[in-house]
Amino acid sequence: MSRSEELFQNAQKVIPGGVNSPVRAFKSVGGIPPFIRSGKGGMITDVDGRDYVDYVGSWGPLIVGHAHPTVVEAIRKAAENGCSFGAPTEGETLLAQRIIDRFPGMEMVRLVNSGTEAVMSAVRLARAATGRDLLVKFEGCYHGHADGLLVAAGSGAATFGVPTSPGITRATARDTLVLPYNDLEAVEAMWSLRGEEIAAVIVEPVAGNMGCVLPVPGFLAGLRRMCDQYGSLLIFDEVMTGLRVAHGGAQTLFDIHPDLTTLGKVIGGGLPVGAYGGPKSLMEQIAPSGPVYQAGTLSGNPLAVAAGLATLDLLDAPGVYANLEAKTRYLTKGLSQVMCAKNIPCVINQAGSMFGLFFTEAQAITNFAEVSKCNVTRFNQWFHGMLQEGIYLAPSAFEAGFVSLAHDESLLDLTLTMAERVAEKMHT
Ligand code: KE4
Repeated sequence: MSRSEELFQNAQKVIPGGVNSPVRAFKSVGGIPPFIRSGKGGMITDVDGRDYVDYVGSWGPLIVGHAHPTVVEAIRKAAENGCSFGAPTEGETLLAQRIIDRFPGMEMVRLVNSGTEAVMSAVRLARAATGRDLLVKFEGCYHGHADGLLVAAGSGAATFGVPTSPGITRATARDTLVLPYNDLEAVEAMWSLRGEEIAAVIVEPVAGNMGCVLPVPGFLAGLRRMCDQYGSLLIFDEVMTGLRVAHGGAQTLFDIHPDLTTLGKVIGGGLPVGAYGGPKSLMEQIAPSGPVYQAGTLSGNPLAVAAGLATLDLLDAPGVYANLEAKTRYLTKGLSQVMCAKNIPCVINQAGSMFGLFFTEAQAITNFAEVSKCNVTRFNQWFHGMLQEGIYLAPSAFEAGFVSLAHDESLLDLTLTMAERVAEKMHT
C-alpha cells in the first residue's frame, strides 16, 4: 500500500471524504488522490516521493509557482511580527490599493477570507443597494458554496431555482434564477419578464468551473446592457479569472466593466484571501460606513496580505501576462497537435494562462449543456494516463488547468512528450 493510500484511509476516518474540499477526493475521476508533501516552482511531490508537473496550482492561486522565494520570505517576515491582530494594519491598505489600481471602476475593496465570502457579500450588497431580491446566475458557473449560489435551473424560464444541495431552503433557492451561459436571448427574455425584480446577475466572465468556456462575442456586453436598462447590478465573479487571464482580469480583456467584482485565489498568493470591490457609491454601504453588515475575524490578516503583496509585485513586472499567455498557447497548441495526430477529437479552450480540454466531436464548447455531452470516460482515461506519467491535471472534466510563471519550456515539453505517450495508448 502506498503512503497516500494509507494517509487517505486515515483521513477518511476523521474528515468527511478524507478531504477538506470535495474535488480533492478524486470522486469524479476515481482512484486514490496523492497526498502532497511539497511543491517547488511548477512541480509538486507526493508523500511517496513521486514528482508531478502541476497544472492545478491549488486551483489557481499559485500563478508564480510553488514556494516562490519572494513569497516565502514575505510570509516569514510577516510571521515574525505576529500572525493576526484583529486590528487594522498598513498592509491591508497597500493590498487594497494594488487591487484597485488593476480594475477600472473599482474605487474601494473589502478583503475577506475566501471567494465564497466575497461572492455572498457582493450579492448581499447588490440586494441592499437595489432593494430587490432576485439574483441571476448561469448554469455551469460556480460561485462558492453560499446557499443562494448552490441553485440549479428550475423548469421553465419564469419559475424559480431549485437547491443543488440538501440543507438549502426552497425559499432561498426561489430568489435565484439560472440561465444557460452564453444565451443572450434567454437573458433578454428573463429581463423583459422580471427585470424590475432583478437585483443582480453574477457571471464568471470566463467560466472555469465547467472546464474553461469563453464568453461568445456580445454575451458580456448584453449583460451590461440589460443591467443598465433595468437598473440591475452586474457582478463579475473574477475569483478565478482576476489577475489570471490578464493584469486587470477578464473585465479589461473584454473591456466590459461590472458594477461589482469578486476576487480570490491569486490575490492571496496561496494564503486565504478573497475580496469584493466596486465604486464608492456601492462599497460605502458596507459596515461600518454603511448599514450592510459583513465581518471576519481573520479578514486582511498580515500573513495572507504579505503573500498577496509579494505575488502582485512579481505579477507587476513587465511582460508577465504576455509570457503566461505564450506559455499556455505553446502547451494548448502542442496538445491539440498530439490529439490531432492520434485522431482523438477534442476541443481545447484557453484564456490567458487558464485552459480546458474537452473530449468531443463538437467544433466548439460554449455552454454547460455542450460540456455535459463530452466524453467523461475518455477524460478520466486521459487524466489517469497523465497522472501515471507524472503530470498532475485537475481531477475533474469540469475544471480548468493553470499554467504558472514557473512552467518553463522544459516542463511544457515534458508534458507534451507524456501527452503523446498517453494519447498513443488512448488511440489503440
Ligand atoms: P473559494 O470559497 O473556494 O475560495 O472560492 C469559491 C469560488 C468562487 N468563484 C469562482 C469563479 C471559483 O472558481 C471559486 C472556487 N473555485 C474552485 C475550483 N473550481 C475551488 C476548488 C475547490 O472547490 O476546492
